[in-house]
Amino acid sequence: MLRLKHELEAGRAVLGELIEPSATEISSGETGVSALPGQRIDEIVVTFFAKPHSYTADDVVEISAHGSPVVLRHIVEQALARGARLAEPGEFTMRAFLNGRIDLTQAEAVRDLIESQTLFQAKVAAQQLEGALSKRLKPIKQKLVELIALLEAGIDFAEDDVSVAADTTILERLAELAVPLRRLADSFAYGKVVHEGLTLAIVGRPNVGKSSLFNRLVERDRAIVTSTPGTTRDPVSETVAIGGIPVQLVDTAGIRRALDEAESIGIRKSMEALSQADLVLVVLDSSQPMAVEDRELLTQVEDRGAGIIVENKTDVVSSRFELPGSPLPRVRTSALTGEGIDSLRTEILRYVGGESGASQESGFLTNIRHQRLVLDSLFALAAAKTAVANKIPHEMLLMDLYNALRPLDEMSGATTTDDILNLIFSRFCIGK
Ligand SMILES: Nc1nc2c(ncn2[C@@H]2O[C@H](COP(=O)(O)OP(=O)(O)O)[C@@H](O)[C@H]2O)c(=O)[nH]1
Ligand SMILES: [Mg+2]
Repeated sequence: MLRLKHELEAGRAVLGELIEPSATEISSGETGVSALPGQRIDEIVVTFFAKPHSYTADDVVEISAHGSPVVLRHIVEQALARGARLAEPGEFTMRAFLNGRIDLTQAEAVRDLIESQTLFQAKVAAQQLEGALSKRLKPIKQKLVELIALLEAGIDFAEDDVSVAADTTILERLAELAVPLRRLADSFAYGKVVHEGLTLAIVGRPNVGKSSLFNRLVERDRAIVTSTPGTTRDPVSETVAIGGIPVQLVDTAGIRRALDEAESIGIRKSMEALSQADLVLVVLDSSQPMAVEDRELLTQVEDRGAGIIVENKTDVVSSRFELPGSPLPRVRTSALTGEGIDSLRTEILRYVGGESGASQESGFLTNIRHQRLVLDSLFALAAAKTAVANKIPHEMLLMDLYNALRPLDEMSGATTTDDILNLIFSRFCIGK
């Protein structure tokens, strides 16, 4: 039972007490005030959010206690005994959506926010929650609806002297729609990495300093470093945040002709890690001439792409090391002194696009469902373009345009027939 110091009032937190249910209350099944209150269990704060100014846009009462699971369970049980029911998973956000307070992209952002592993991910989700993606979509949808309205008017009222748009105008307007949509679709590559993080495998010959680099990036001694080649056998993995992006680092066994069975299993696992990673660091020992294994590994990573060459041990002076030309970016490091480690982090971040345009813009795609929808829309726009080129009647062209609109609606909420009609009537003053 709760006893409050004041009446509940919208938007105000009220101090109160949680009281043990009295014997009479339990036996008679009565609710509310009991004549003989039991002992105080906890001090609580109760806040009343009157609709529509609450998370769900319904009336909401929040009860805050000191956080002991026993006390919290007791409060929930008491509420259930008085007729409340437990919320379904995601129900609060679903209610907010059904009550029109947030759109679908925002609802999904709530989930992302809850699941975020780094502050940067949380920030991105929060931007989405504020409607960053919807804001980016809005002008695109607006233009598309305008084009639909123009063509609809042309068809419905052709005899009433409303001029139908010229093909060149339509093509221009289609291009204006496709450009920002394409950019949005492209932002997914970066968005996906922000959302899901990436796996980075550290590969190279034994003793080049893979484990030392791994420890540097993890910022603690996680992997064993020895001067005996072939020490690391099982891949060691750890997740760190680089530029706010969760990066799963995998330190692997050195790749060479194995000396025993355990090592050869380790090397097979290294090759697996290499093929599964999103990005590969090929570590070379710059204090030594390149070995055959180095060249083989380099070629392999160049063929698959997504690699960075790390010339390690730059603290040791040597003139015998010569790197052949390679399309892969390269970074010089010393895992011993720490030199070049920051450049390596920057290079990793550059690879995922964190240094380029995508990350500067808010409202990028982080979700594969959105990516599909944007691509569907682009596909329909391309079909519309072909339709114009082939002089297909506008009725058919309109079908393509509606096909382009539908996926965008699915992302952020529907455009109604009324929206289109309103535009037709506001722009053309038909039927005045
Ligand atoms: N001088 C120097 N020695 C290094 C550097 N990085 C690693 N080492 C040494 O090289 C040996 C092998 O290092 P380790 O990280 O175990 O190499 P891994 O076999 O590739 O994992 C160890 O004795 C390290 O101390 C570096 O940048 N400079
Ligand atoms: Mg090692």
